[in-house]
Amino acid sequence: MAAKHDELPVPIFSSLDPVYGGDSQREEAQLRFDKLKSKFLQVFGHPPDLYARAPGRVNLIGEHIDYEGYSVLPMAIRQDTIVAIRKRSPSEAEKLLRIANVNEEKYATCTYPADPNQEIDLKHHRWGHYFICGYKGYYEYAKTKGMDVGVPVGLDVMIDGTVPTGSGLSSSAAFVCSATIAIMAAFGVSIPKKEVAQLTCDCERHIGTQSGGMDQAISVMAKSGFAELIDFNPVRATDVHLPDGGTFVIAHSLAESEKAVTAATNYNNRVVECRLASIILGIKLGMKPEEARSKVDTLSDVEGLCVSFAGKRGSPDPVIAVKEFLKEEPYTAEEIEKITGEKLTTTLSSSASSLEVLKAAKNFKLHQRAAHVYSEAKRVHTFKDTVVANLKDEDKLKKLGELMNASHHSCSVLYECSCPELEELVKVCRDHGALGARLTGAGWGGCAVALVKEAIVPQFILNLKVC
Ligand code: NG1
Ligand code: MG
Repeated sequence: MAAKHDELPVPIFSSLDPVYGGDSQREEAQLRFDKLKSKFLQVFGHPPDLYARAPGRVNLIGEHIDYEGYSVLPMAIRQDTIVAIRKRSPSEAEKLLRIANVNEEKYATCTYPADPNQEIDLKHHRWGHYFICGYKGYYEYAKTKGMDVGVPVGLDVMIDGTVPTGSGLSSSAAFVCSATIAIMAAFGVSIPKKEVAQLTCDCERHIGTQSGGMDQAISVMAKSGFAELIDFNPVRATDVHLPDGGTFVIAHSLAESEKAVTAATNYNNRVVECRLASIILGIKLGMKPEEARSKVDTLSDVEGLCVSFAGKRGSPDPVIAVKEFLKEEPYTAEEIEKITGEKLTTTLSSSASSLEVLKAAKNFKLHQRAAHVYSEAKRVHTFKDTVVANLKDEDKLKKLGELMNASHHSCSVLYECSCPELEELVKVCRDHGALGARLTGAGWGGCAVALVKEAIVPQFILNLKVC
């Protein structure tokens, strides 16, 4: 029996043939590779040993729920990161990781020691930190597998990325995944895609965001021509063939979202709010406070409790549990501590970035955040069911558009991860005929994705440009 797609090793290449299969983008890609190779030669005095590539992604639906354990539905985009790498010989005295970029004006060369145990300096954010995430990740993986990694050696690295940064299209995961794959290949190691997806998800957290695994999973496991339903614990990808006649158009709001810098008030803040909401729900659904504090991490952990609790009273629907057990007014830290029976600084003490969140937060909107997560998780499944339903493609597209609109509303009103520029862009998309439009990625800036009937796409794009 043939191995399943996500159990195959990640392909490594020494020319671009397997990557861009003879279409119109080939010439552009050839120029890009030529430039990357000659820059590498110019900076390091040798050609690279090999290249690795990983794409960015657009998330079609399922926002801010991956870290709560719920499935999401993204697809890869053409914009990507290519890493050219050369392993230096172990006999060389200078053991450095030298990370250069073809766009040297924007990204000055970063140098780090060839030390797998180095800590990433989060107080001073540098673009090269993302490479170090992959570097540390590779060694952490090797350790868990008991692999013999030998003495650390220097690496020469040149990066060429085309995913716009801070755009919600996951330039960070494209960078971390291509870096990790390049490092593995340089060290002669081959790991199945599923494991690369898991290891890159874990190692990107070294950058300080408590991210879920969507971006790395789709970057590593995407398949041309399909969106993927990504499930977690364990990570898994299922092909989703989208209905004919519709096109997803991605447009940038031009507000940049610097997630690694704003984590304490934006991204990590929401992760912490979800954790606190799940602990309280756990307690209200019958767990002892100390049990809930130690065992409950995510909202998906307590969904099972709603089901077993339903026998005694109430409904198994977690959205109903939120309505019944979490008040709409924001909670103060003291109110939460009264329910959980412990100082928040103790409950969250295992994570330095969660403690940063506590310092920055005035109050916690637990009802709204949990209501978003549970309802968004349901929309992902309705989206997937609609795709395979016995309906005309036109009717499917209409329904998918409605789900995207509902998702955006929830992100904007309940999760509060939109911004004025995105609100305007989403409205403009709908006003110009999109069947649905929503922010994509973490939000607080970046891109919107609109579902548009194929026939009107050129006019739709023209209209967006003049607005
Ligand atoms: P972007 O938009 O790439 O910053 C982030 C997280 C995802 C997911 C989405 C929101 C990272 C690497 N990615 O993506 O895991 O939670 O936000 O759905 O932090
Ligand atoms: Mg990112």
